[in-house]
Amino acid sequence: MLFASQRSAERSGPAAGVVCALLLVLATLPALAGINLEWRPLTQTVNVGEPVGVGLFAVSDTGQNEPFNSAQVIMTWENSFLQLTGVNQAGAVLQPPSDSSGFPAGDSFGSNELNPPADGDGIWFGFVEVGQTRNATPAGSLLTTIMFTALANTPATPVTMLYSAQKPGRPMAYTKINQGTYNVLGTLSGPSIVTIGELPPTGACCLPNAECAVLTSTGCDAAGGSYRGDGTSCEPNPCVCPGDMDCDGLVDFDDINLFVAALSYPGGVGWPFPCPWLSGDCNGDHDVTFDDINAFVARMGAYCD
Ligand SMILES: [Ca+2]
Ligand SMILES: [Ca+2]
Ligand SMILES: [Ca+2]
Repeated sequence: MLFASQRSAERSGPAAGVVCALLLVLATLPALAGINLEWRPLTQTVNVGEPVGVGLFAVSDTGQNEPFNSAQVIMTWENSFLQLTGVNQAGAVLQPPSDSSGFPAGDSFGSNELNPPADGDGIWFGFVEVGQTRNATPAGSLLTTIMFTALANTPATPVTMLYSAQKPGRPMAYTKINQGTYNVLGTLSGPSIVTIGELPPTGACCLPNAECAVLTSTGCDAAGGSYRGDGTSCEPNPCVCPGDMDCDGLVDFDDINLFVAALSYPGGVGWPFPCPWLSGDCNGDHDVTFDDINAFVARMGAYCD
């Protein structure tokens, strides 16, 4: 992480006096401040591969609506667990195209190396239409929903807001929410922790009617099916030997009468024979119809394992 926290800069930097002065200025801000920034995740637990939405809220701490016209928020996340994919403005007070919300690349702080940034730190910018304001309500107004994709299993991974951060050779960046020309930022909520669970493995499940479904092993058992193993596929259908209507492993003349009979049981309803009706599906369309006749003839002499 290239960000240096403001506190470490205060201790070590040659410009400590300047930073202290900045800190004093910042320390006076909560007195003027009216708006806190807060993470509120949409869901706390997701599975690998699923989207993660973390709402960024502006919350008035004065008991009344507080207008603002722009905001910028420095954030960090663990990019081995979460991949930032962008923002979602659904339900937010910032509404494009008149308002903007996002991670424009090439910012002067050197934070957004890409849009969206991929390295685990970035700065979000929100701008209200020129000349307009939006309100932060005491209950909280949604500025944006930061969207990630969950990459790997972990009991907890934080998404964090920082008051300030600095990249080497770049100006210090600050998290702000502006009322006119004043930064009225109050507090930042702590990290929003997201738990990422592992999706259970799935595989081909042969259901009692010889249909194939991709299910978990547990789901297959519950459906009365036979599980073919993790990662196995239903294409082609592993649950039947196409054309082998008597399930003896060979497609031959003995199967012809049963195949012809199968054409008279649409959907397999009422099929009276022990070998699955779907065995007549020789063209792989999950149905047994006249369309299978040519493919059935072509299967004559075929063996199945
Ligand atoms: Ca970055
Ligand atoms: Ca046969
Ligand atoms: Ca068919």
